[in-house]
Amino acid sequence: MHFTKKLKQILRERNTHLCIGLDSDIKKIPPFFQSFSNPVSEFNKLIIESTLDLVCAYKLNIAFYEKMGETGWTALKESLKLIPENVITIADAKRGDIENTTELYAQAFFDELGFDSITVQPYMGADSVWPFIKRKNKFVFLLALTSNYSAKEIQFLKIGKKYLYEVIIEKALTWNAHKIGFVVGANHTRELKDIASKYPETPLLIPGIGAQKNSLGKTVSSISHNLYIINQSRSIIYSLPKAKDADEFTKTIRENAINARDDINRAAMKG
Ligand code: OMP
Repeated sequence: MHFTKKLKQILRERNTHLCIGLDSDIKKIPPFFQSFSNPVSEFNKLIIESTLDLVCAYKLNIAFYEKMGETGWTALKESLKLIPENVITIADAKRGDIENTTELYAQAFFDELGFDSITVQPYMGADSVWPFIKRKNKFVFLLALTSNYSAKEIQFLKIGKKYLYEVIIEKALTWNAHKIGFVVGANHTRELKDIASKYPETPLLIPGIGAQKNSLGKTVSSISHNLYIINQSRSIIYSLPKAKDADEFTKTIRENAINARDDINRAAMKG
């Protein structure tokens, strides 16, 4: 199924825009996981199993797995196996290289691991993105406006009358408007409003809610369409760092995910 169709379907069926970010750091997970042969894999398993009906997507930030070498790669594969076909998976890998090399990234994240989508840096232009978007049913979230404090150094540079991020969005949509969406940080509400109203059919991935403390109300009320995914990582997955056992852990994670989902929906209702 085409990515956007799949996104629309899960948003409609589940009424949730919540994406849980599995930024799973072995140093931050509750100590009881350390008795498992692959603690991060078990940590992700309990999170996925206790939140599966509450989310539209899971985003796995590849840095957290790469740094663990083989164990990390195994955790990544085992976690993905637990996520059913109708739920969106995002490889937060922020890749992009010459076409020949990007092809190998596409093989790794799409053909080998089976992710639905990937975050990509736009700097190298069309051919650096092409191997990702030429694959059937796969999708790219291109970094447009990021949530980090240095983002404005580059993304708000002026090119004629436009900002660089605007030029990137316009250009990328000429590469393939059906297979490219954008990452826009929750701190950029004015720009989010503009992007959402100009491109109502373009999915948005929005990080920056929760641990980065941006306003959920302002974020959601600036989006005039329904095609958005709100990521929350640390605020959910580390909500009980001293959990004693699996029961205590999963109960809190689930409660937090329910609250996060409902908060988004309440904010959307208020408009
Ligand atoms: P929390 O701040 O813990 O919710 O995590 C945010 C997640 O979103 C991390 O995986 C970041 O790498 C990612 N992210 C941003 O925080 N800001 C951005 O502008 C872009 C991303 C991203 O591409 O997902």
